[in-house]
Amino acid sequence: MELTSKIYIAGHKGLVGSAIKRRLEQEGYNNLVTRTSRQLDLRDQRQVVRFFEREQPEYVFLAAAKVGGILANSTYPANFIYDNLAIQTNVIHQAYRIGVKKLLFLGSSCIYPRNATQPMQERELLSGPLEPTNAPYAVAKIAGITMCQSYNRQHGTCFISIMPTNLYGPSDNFDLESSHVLPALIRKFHEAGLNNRDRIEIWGSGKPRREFLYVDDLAEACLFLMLHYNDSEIINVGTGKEVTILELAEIVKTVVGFKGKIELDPTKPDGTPRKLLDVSRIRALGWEPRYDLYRGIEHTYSWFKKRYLNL
Ligand code: GFB
Repeated sequence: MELTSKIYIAGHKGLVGSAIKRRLEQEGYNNLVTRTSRQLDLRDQRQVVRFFEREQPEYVFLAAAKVGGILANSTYPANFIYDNLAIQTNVIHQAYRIGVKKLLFLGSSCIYPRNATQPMQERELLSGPLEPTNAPYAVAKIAGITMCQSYNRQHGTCFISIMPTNLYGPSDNFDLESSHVLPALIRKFHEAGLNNRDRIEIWGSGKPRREFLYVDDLAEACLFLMLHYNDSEIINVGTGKEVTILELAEIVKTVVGFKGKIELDPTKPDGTPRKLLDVSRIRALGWEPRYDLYRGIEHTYSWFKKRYLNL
């Protein structure tokens, strides 16, 4: 991929796509193509056909997706499976049709079975039943992986699939109903402080363990893999470290400076008990993350105060 190559970032307004765009711009890539979802509805096959025929991108980062936290996934399972299947089917197929040189598809760590051996190696894919709270999303992502592998096999394309762990950072969704846990906690602690509240509630038992990767680290990994990885085999991207949700809440509390108590709301679901990626393969290729959790949360909290609250 040259600095002048025509690169389409699908989903450039989202958490992942915006970080990939920042990273490519920093590195001097100067021929980026983007469209907002208003300009181009990736679920609409005809619009996607026209867009690819007109723009003829050489490289594609497929970061457009319907994403959300545990509650959004369980409340809108039809949206999660339909939107993701439609978006990725259209983009992957048109990328093949116009002869895109390489495409990077973003999966998720929730493609692995609920009771997968931890840390989860890439070979755990399809080795057991999925976590029910996000199975429709996971099934769509697994279909995307299988599509990339099938097109590589039948058509000789170079479509790679990477599996990031739970992500966070600037441009995340901070809506309390639909967001993931980390942005939700930042917002809850911040607002509790403003309103002089002496406690906040977190969902579930506080015991599930999660791994969190700062999105700028993911963007760096995406560029690294786009340049150096050509295998059909999926590859994990994470930190290899996990915390309990309660430990996470304590860190966010410290960063935000909240002085009150943390309470649990056991009526809300826990989801999968553990979701830690085995990151030996990407490490062996020479990539590792730069941000530790505390620093990543500090950066995200300052973005939230500067940008999100002024939107
Ligand atoms: O981040 P999260 O929504 O999704 O929740 P998953 C992680 C854990 O944090 C769950 C708890 O055990 C939640 O019960 N939690 C505590 C909270 N307080 C809160 C809160 O205020 N908001 C939220 N959202 N959670 C998602 C999948 O699973 O992971 C997606 O649903 C996606 O498909 C994503 O793959 C990476 O980690 O459980």
